[in-house]
Amino acid sequence: GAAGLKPQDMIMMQYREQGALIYRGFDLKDLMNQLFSNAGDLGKGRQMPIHYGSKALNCMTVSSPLATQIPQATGYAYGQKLQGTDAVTICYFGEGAASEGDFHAGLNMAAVQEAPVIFFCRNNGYAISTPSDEQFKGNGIASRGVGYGIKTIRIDGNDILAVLKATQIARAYAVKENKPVLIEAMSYRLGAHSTSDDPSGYRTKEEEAKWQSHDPILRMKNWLIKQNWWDEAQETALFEKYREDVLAAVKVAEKIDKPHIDTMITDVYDVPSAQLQAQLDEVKAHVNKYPEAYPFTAGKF
Ligand SMILES: Cc1ncc(C[n+]2csc(CCOP(=O)(O)OP(=O)(O)O)c2C)c(N)n1
Repeated sequence: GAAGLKPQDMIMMQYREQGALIYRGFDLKDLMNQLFSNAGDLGKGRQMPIHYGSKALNCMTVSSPLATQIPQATGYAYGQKLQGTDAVTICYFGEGAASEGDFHAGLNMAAVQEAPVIFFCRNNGYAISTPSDEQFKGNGIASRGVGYGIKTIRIDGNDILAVLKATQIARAYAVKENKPVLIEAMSYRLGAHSTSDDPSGYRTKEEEAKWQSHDPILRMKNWLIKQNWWDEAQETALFEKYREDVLAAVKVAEKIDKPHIDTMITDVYDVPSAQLQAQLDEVKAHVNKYPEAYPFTAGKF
């Protein structure tokens, strides 16, 4: 989807948008620094892993509470419209997040205020262990867009070229008409929700196998091979290169120091309050008293 946008467009992510980030220029080093919460992390180690963000790349930092980015995207896009810039906001979210009240508030506000925002729902069938048929009884998420008076399109989210085309068309419409668009991309979450999730508790191997053949990356690979633009040997070599790049980036990032302890209280107030300063002093005294319990911090301030 990000390939259908322009660099000045704001990207508001849920947490499955690494592809969009990397497309914008967020590299392996940036990703690893965030995952290791080290001094190179743009978020200064204050966020949970995978909560990436980059001001320079117009990618708003991921927020844990589901769907908060939806009304924020409406507001951001409304601001873009007022400024008269050639820019839109894209807002990614899952069908599970669409059960939050924020979804309804955000879409209605965008329709009424005519904000140039692309709501990109990636309907992958599950919200952790909850299948979408236990989440809603209506016709997916697309029918809700129609209900709010928003131009809506449902696409095969596992067809990479369809995703690109739909996003390009949505962007052109949002810019020209200054109105929102809803894209519902139908897909399936092939992997576990997270490393702490075990899908065998709520779905069958047969169901997973059925969707495996619709894997969008596999489909793209097959299509490229059919065009004679790619072959299995290149695929294997590229995959191996990516694997090595990732492992090398892990080795670098894990050795970088954690952010300095003083940065814990900066960036909220112009000058940290006396109360925050007192708390920081207390934490430092505690770390000094039990250095073995704080191997990343003790002796570093
Ligand atoms: C307000 C809120 N409720 C619950 C959670 C816990 N939670 C994190 S991810 C998730 C599932 C979201 O599913 P979906 O939006 O479909 O996205 P997917 O993970 O499938 O991409 C839940 C329930 C949360 N982060 N925030």
